[in-house]
Amino acid sequence: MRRKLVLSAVAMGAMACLARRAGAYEAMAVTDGGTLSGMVTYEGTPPPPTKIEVTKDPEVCGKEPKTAPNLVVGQGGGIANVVVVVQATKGKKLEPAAQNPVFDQKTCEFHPHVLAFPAGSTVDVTNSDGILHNIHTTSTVNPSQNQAQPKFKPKIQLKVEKPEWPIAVKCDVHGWMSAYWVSEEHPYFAVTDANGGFKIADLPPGDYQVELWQEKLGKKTMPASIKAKEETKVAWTMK
Ligand SMILES: [Cu+2]
Repeated sequence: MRRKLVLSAVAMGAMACLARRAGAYEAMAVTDGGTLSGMVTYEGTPPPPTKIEVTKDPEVCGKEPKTAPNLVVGQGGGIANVVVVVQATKGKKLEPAAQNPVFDQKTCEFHPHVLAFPAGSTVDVTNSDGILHNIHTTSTVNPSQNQAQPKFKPKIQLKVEKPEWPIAVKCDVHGWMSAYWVSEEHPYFAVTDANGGFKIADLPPGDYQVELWQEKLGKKTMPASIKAKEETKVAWTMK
């Protein structure tokens, strides 16, 4: 009998865990929120940037080799395009982006290289190049999208309903084109700027685990304590 009780408690615990994974984020009013801000820098000497040969459409894509966007380290060592996600289970309501995030294809590169948005947003995929591109997302939670975007189709709208990240985005016409989308279930996420900086506001006070992800450097989890109406400044590194 006792053994049975213990077993069912374990089963219930496992179920609670699963439910949380499925996105049991609890929305509430946040009146005394704190801010998490800081920098993510490269530890040690960063490797030299990789070069990409332009093998197609040089008149639009450019004739010179391109610098690969897979690891961009600024002058002060700050890493651009690091995804920062606070593992929050409750807080401000998630509002899908009122203005659709724009994801452009220009000189045969995706801009921005990492695009983060609230789940339920519609991404405006634009084509500034006026040549054939193709938007190909390799989603597993959301439906995978694969649409040609010729010159006469300046905008394609793609809705990303469910939280999922990272979603790799490719262009099948130009093999070097790559980007990542981040669709989040709560509003506590950021992508580092060119100097490695980020800022996430209105967090309910408490202790959090914060996930960092960079396509080449992988994932890292860091702790952060948030106090009411205060700014917690962090200096994190990746390598
Ligand atoms: Cu392309």
